Amino acid sequence: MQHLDRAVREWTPQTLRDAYLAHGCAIVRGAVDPAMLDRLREAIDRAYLKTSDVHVYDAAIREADGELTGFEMADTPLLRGFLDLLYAGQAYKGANVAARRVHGSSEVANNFQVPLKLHVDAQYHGPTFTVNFWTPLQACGVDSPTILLVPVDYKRTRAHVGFTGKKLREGGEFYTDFFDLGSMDVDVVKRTFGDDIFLCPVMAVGDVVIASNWIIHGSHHTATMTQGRKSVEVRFIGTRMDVRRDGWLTKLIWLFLRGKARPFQDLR
Ligand SMILES: O=C(O)CCC(=O)C(=O)O
Ligand SMILES: [Fe+2]
Repeated sequence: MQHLDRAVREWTPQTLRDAYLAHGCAIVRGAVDPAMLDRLREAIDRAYLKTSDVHVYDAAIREADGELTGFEMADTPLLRGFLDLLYAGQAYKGANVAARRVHGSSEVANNFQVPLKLHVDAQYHGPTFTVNFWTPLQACGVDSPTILLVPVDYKRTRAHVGFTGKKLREGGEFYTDFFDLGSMDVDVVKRTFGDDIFLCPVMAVGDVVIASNWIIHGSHHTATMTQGRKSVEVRFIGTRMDVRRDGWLTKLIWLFLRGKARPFQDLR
């Protein structure tokens, strides 16, 4: 998966955006300063002492740290450049920061969650395009659970999960009635996208998975992953359901504006 998983120095905002749109996600190794994540983890641990909720959000992180909320994670030239390009033509802003703790097989501790089943975040957060910078607060993927992704472009995923903008039934929580929930069954995903479609990255502190509210994902947990894992999701939200703006007409206009194509030059 070299094409979607690279070291920070091997990406530019443009190549990152292109890979992200092609695969529905991308991984940036060493994207974030580990010292900042250490400080964030300490604040999150303190904030967890004050709640029985499984999540700790940006407001509680700021209260515990006095300064950081978690959004600072995205303040790097690459990640900001990526967001600016991805959301070209629409406004975007920080939506929320949510810390999560997923338990390993030997520990079911307080406010640790069971590993999450496959879902798309749009089921819970709604359809407006949301970028999720997912990052662990310690190494994970060997001794502790990591994230599991179905790296498929977001429009294909959206079609697969049955989203048309119309409810398929009534009575469900959040936005779940808009989705064909059976489409996110592991066997259905394998049958549709192939047995080896699942991506379960081994992650170091500082590595970031960039996902969206339109990717099928969950937690990856095996019996050998005995330890719990802490991670943080830093979300940015736009104003529309779509971000892709590189249809053939847009491309032609860009080439034209940059002086690389002059389709009308002989029509004077
Ligand atoms: O951390 C996990 O295992 C799952 C995370 C998730 O569902 C998310 O970031 O939206
Ligand atoms: Fe999720």
